[in-house]
Amino acid sequence: YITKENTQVYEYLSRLLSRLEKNKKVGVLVVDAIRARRAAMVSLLRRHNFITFEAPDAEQALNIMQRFSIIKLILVDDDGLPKMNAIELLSELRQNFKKEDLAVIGLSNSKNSALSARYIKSGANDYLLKPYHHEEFFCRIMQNVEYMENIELIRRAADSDFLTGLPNRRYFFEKVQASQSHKPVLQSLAIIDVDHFKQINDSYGHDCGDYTLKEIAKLVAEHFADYTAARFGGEEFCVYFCNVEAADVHKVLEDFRISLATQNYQFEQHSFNCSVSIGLTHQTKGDISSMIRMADELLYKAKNNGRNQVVS
Ligand code: GH3
Ligand code: MG
Ligand code: MG
Ligand code: MG
Repeated sequence: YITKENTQVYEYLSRLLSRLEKNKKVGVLVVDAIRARRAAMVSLLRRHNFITFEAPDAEQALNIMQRFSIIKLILVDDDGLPKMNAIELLSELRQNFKKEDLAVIGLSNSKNSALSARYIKSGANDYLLKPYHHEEFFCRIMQNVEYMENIELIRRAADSDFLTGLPNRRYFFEKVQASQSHKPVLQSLAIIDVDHFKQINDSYGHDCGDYTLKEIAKLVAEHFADYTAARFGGEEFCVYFCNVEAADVHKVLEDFRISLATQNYQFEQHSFNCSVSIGLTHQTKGDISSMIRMADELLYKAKNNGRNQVVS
């Protein structure tokens, strides 16, 4: 139980858990009114290296879910749950967590045969009949964890660019539109285009062009980690800044432009330099397509002014 007096413990725990989460550890929350039944499930889960959490009622379960993002699976036994029952807990959970981000498995028994179907209809991913065999307990859990991992793989593939690993144009539009739904006061959009990129392909070959794009993508990821950046297509990248002072946006882009231009690129026996031109627009309202149009016009000016510069 976390109280105000031990927030330091909580902060330590949060750091530890986020490290475990990055290492693909999965947290499982066991919701059951009976302590001995919770202990039985927890011991099975620990045997398979899950990080376990326990709640004796729905209210505490919801509380724990707000705090620990490492939890990807909930096991809930409706039998004896005080105040809020498992079905009510499920509908509460589903307001914040989708089936593909949080699997819920309801425990039921043959005395209440309608419960299994009600679990599923109310948004559970699966159910488990008691008494369960240890093997089945584990299989059900693994199947649901694998289902979520597969969705995550598909999501990542759909959102990223195959060559560079950066977010792709589709993801970029989604992200910007999501930011815009919060009515930002200031938005900036930059289009970054590699200068004379065709010459790199023509002089050193297409593989060298690909290598250069990957190197540039690394710089994009590094410099714009706090913003929304993507490979827009071909040798173009774009960055969206939401509620960032224009002067700060300029600085971030200038730093990027300079570090890219001063880097030396080596591919096989070739050694060369590279630069980018950037069109940057600041807008208070403006939808995404009008921002892109504007940034594109400014990019055109940057090219005509001699390249390797930011024009806003
Ligand atoms: P500018 O300074 O005016 O932008 O000149 P540029 O040569 O960069 O412009 P242009 O649009 O003529 O050329 C872009 C080139 O980028 C053409 C295309 O073959 C190349 N390109 C686009 N996508 C890829 C890719 O994934 N890999 C490689 N190697 N080349 C690519
Ligand atoms: Mg181009
Ligand atoms: Mg061009
Ligand atoms: Mg170009």
